[in-house]
Amino acid sequence: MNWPVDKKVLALCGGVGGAKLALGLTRVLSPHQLTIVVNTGDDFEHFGLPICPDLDTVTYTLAGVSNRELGWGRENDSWNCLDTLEQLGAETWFRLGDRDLAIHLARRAMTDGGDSLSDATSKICRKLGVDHPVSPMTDEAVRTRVYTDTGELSFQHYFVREQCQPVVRGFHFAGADEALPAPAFSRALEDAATAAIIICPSNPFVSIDPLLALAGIRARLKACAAPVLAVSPVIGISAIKGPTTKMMTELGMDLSSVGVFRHYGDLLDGFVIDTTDRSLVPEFPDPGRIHCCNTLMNSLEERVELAKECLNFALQWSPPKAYT
Ligand code: FO1
Repeated sequence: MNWPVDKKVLALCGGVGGAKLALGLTRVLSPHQLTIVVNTGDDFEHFGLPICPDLDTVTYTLAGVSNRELGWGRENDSWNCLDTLEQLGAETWFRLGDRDLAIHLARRAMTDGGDSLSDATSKICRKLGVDHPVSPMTDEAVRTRVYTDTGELSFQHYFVREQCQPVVRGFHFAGADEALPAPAFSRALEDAATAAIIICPSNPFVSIDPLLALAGIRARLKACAAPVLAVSPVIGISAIKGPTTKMMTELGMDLSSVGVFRHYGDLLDGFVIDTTDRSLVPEFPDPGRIHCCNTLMNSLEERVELAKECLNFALQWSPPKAYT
């Protein structure tokens, strides 16, 4: 495939799944052609440090230093600080590796020095050798709050400290309706050269919805001439991996790829599902918007192939945009 040299792509992503496709896109597009905008709803302050899990997962993945076993943090990290915190009786439910800790300390120093989260993220990416622009969804504090049967929790308290045990009743993305999109996000939305907007295969309810909840973002995505395509994070009836399945079931979410498509509503001009789900195509509200290909990304080659499939899908797409 040859993506037009003067055309650009905006990728929206959360953690692990999104980061895999973002990596594939960086192998096909130049830094000038791709902007990666990342969820910050999972962020929180811990020991006075700004923890940004999805930003760091994307940054580490693009830098080639991510911990693939854990799905978060850095590879080959050590845990001396955490072990000492344990000895001192401090909180250790959120496992911070020594190298990972450095990124939180550096980010704290940068933001204390007046840098925005966008500035700090750009500096960290540059230092880790990541050339493609990675941006938070906003430079303001937007926090996913989880309403549970035992009360309201921050996302990390629910997801890590309580290990997703409480029953989820709902989410709230605190601050989203006042927060402005980060500068790079806004620029990509306004850029006439943007020819594809790709929602990467992250958890739509927890990792993508905070992004879409930012003031005016859904309307601006629909107003873009570029098609908005999403890759389903669900293959077959096997729902979104890991503990989030329980969360979604408690919310009565339909965990099939059809359910994900319906969740995005009228935002999507196209939807990419796995070939094993081809039999589901007639069940979609608009089968013409569905593209089937391999969406499993177990290798770098498969990440690159899925990126090419999405870009070709965008090139072949023609108006009109999804109806409101
Ligand atoms: N997830 C866990 O389940 N346990 C942890 O101890 C943990 C530590 C951690 C440290 C840094 C970081 O960036 C992420 C970390 N995560 C941990 C993952 C994090 O909770 C999730 O990546 C997202 O918030 C959900 O996508």
